[in-house]
Amino acid sequence: MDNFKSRLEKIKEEHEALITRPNRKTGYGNGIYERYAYPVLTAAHTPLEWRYDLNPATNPFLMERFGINAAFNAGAMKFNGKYVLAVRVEGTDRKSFFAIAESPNGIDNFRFREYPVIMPETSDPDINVYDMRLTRHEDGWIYGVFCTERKDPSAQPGDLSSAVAAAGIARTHDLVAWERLPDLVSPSQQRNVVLHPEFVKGMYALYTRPQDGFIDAGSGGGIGWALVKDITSARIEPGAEKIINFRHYHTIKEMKNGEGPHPIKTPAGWLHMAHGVRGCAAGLRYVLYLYMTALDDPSEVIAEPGGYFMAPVEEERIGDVSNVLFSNGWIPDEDGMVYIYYASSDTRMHVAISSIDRLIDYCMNTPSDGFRSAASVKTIKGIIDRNKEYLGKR
Ligand code: M1P
Repeated sequence: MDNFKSRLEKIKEEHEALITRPNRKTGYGNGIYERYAYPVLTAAHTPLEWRYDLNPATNPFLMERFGINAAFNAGAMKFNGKYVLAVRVEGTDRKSFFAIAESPNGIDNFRFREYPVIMPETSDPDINVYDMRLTRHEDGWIYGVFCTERKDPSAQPGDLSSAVAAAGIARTHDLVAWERLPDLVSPSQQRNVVLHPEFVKGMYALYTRPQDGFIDAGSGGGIGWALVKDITSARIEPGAEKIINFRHYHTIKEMKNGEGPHPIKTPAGWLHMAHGVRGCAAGLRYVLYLYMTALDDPSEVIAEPGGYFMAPVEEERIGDVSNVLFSNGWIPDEDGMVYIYYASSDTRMHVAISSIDRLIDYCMNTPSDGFRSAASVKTIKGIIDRNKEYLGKR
């Protein structure tokens, strides 16, 4: 009993110290953004009350009764003055669910709410839900669009892996009570579906990611775009989806890509963050990239810097699914700062900060991908030549 009490005290102290640990910027950055030293959320940040039975009579060894494996891929928004993340929490049983965590400053002190999100199911229950994008839409609702995964009904006997991915849609006013709407009906499987915050031509606009199978984007050429009349019975008719951001041979998004959070409206256009995937000997490598689209037509790309914006470094490289950065949440603040929430290796959440001005500059002035080694050398030579007068060599 004494052991129970003293260990519980220690566990509580350790947990509180982790949650309240002040975060700090690392290094001087690359001018585009600054990373922070510590993850903002990990499995260990989840409340002790979720994991432990705190009754010494029924849990004399003070064991975890429900294990949490990871906290990652969070949607984000500012809500009631707080920086709020809708986190993908994954149990040791591999099932993900959503939970809201909030912070007063966006960089540390993220604390989970008392209960995970109680997400209603449709008549066809989800087996797994993940990667929620939050959109405060001009219709007055806050939407959560996420991936819902179910076993493939046409899988051969003995095939216990084949699955079908679709976009689940729910809405709320308070991030507590959620109304589940029917899943998006689409000609193909879908993941990484994101709701644009404004009506376009009087309709709801979706960024999509058509894919041939559960994993393989295949003939789905990249990030798609589709307009939907009624979000309460969202349907994309065959042929009604167009690709707006294409995959390309020998680039960071050769194999797959997917929209991140919904784009941010800026004076220069809509600012988008996405992930790009390529294959290598170590498996798939997921990095983040930015692009911009026209203010009057969010489906028309007007700028796309070459290469990645962020890629995994140091601890970020390793986790349950190593070599992955993934982001489905960022928060543009009133003062022009942008809080970029990203997950590393399907394990933990981080923050980096930048500003609208810097991200626009990055998009507009970073050379685009030249698609050939010689084009890269030509670009670097141009930079060196123009730098000469500033290095006193002319
Ligand atoms: O494991 C990396 C990511 O893989 C999927 O993303 P995509 O559909 O673009 O391949 C998702 O399962 C995502 O959650 C995960 O982080």
